[in-house]
Amino acid sequence: MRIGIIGLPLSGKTTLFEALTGASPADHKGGREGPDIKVVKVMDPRVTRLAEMYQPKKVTYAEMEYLDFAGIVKDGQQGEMDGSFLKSIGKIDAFVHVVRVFPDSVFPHPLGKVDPLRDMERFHTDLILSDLAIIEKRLERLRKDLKRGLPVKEEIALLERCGDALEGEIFLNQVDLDEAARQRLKGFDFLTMRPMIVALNVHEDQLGTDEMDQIMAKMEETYPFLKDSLFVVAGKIEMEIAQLNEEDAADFLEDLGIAESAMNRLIHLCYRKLGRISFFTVGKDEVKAWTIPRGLPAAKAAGVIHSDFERGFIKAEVISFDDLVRLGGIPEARQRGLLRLEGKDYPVRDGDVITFRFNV
Ligand SMILES: Nc1nc2c(ncn2[C@@H]2O[C@H](COP(=O)(O)OP(=O)(O)OP(=O)(O)O)[C@@H](O)[C@H]2O)c(=O)[nH]1
Ligand SMILES: [Mg+2]
Repeated sequence: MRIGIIGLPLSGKTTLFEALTGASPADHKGGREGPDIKVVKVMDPRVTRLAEMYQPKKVTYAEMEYLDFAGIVKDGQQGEMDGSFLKSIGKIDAFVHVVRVFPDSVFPHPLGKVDPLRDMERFHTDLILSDLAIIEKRLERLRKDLKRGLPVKEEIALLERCGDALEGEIFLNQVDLDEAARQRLKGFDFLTMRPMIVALNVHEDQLGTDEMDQIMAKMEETYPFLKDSLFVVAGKIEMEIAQLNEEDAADFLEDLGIAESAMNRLIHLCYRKLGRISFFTVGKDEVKAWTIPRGLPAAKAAGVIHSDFERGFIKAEVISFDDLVRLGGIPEARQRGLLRLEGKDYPVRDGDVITFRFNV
């Protein structure tokens, strides 16, 4: 998964990037000359357990790729999107929008007072305006085509509908669209079409305070569609913790009353929000985690490994991770009748360990 970290200047994007990736400031440019990119392993304990069982030559965890962008400045105006930004975000699966909640006298907020709701609104307006500009440009073109008798009526209607939604401050990912419309809109790469996670970047002293409760309540009231996407994070201290070894990090987090690191929490949130799951392949050569959309049919999941697997798909031999660990191996599972044979339409479940049988 590729996750783009965006937001107003000095909201703590680079700090969060460091918290999420363990990158230290010396490793990167802070997003100044194009986005900084770092790939991190998804340290799924199930993969570690399977590796213990199989002692393979190679262990491959899933990966998350994070991109840290600079706060965007255009025409002296802070926080606006521009063309180069749009180009560089081409293939991003989701945004993490960092909103500043922490006070800081050394680096004052570029808009003066710290006001997360104002920042949210401002940023959303930027996203909406960027999408509207694309729509208007395209509509201009299409209306000319219409005059020349080209069959563009449907696209015009669709784009006008999208434009109306945006004018009403509704994100395109909230508009009820059928599959055909979705496909048609894909090429435009609209910003408000992508999944968005909002990271409320706080000082650790703000965690669990009435102030935070109020901010959260207000956010949920104003942006009901972001209810499952709010992520409270003490960016700076998590960045420091991400530099520690595992044991010290765990102690530190416990002292702060933080149950799990931002690194792990965000991974879980991204999987959930984007509807992704993991299945595993095991063997003496390699134990590997694969990330797929929830409910993907077995033949398509096979295709993620290799197109031959999909083309020549015969069946999938499936066992859940829990059963495999309990029984100690696939032959044991087969003996006990717990190795399931599934056909091409079987919706793969999170934690399935799969051996594909195929013939090409
Ligand atoms: N107290 C506190 N300070 C923070 C936190 N996050 C970031 N800062 C500070 O805020 C300043 C800006 O942080 P950055 O992470 O560089 O912000 P940015 O959004 O990447 O900034 P630009 O790339 O310039 O847009 C730095 O001095 C950070 O140390 C936080 O959670 N708490
Ligand atoms: Mg930065």
